[in-house]
Amino acid sequence: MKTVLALGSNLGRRFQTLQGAVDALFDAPGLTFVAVSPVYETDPVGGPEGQRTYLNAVVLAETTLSPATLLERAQSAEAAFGRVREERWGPRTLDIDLIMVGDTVSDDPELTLPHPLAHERAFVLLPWSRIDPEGELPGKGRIADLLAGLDQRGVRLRPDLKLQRPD
Ligand code: A4P
Ligand code: MG
Repeated sequence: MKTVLALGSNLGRRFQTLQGAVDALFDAPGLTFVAVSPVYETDPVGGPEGQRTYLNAVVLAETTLSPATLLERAQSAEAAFGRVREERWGPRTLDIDLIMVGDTVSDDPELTLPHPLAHERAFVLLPWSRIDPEGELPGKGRIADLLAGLDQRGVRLRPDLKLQRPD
């Protein structure tokens, strides 16, 4: 199955954290790397005032794992980078969201698929569009069409930061 994961960091060594997350995600069988997007510096959406900007990127992969197992993989990568869960939408060293897993549709709060806010988040759709221009969010439509309706001013390319494929 095709899967799309979104990475975000707004605390600590943000770029190093994103690269560590890419490496950690592919450290075990069941997930095969396809592409990683450029890095974007993005204004925080929601959460407390005065948060630092995020670095965001998107990873495209193929997987044989169940969505639940993929979520565990993502959460152990978060844990490896010292993610401390305090405030919803608050600052975090690393957040990994499952944006889609094949055509899975689920409204389970433990794992909602596709991600319930992805279709309205330029910090997800813009990086995704760069590595998967024909991509579609199941049930929501083509990412290019979704992006056309969004304000993208808070999402700025960082051409100086390039994530490497997993080691
Ligand atoms: N969960 C349910 N569905 C999913 C899914 N598709 N992917 C559950 C990942 N997790 C999912 O997540 C809380 C619970 O969501 C998990 O236990 C999982 O079972 P969390 O990561 O602990 O909490 P959170 O991330 O603080 O909250 P939430 O509601 O997931 O927030 P989001 O949607 O992750 O948004 N602004 C910018 N510019 N860039 C960002 O990256 N990120 C957020 C976080 C807010 N603002 C941002 C950014
Ligand atoms: Mg999250």
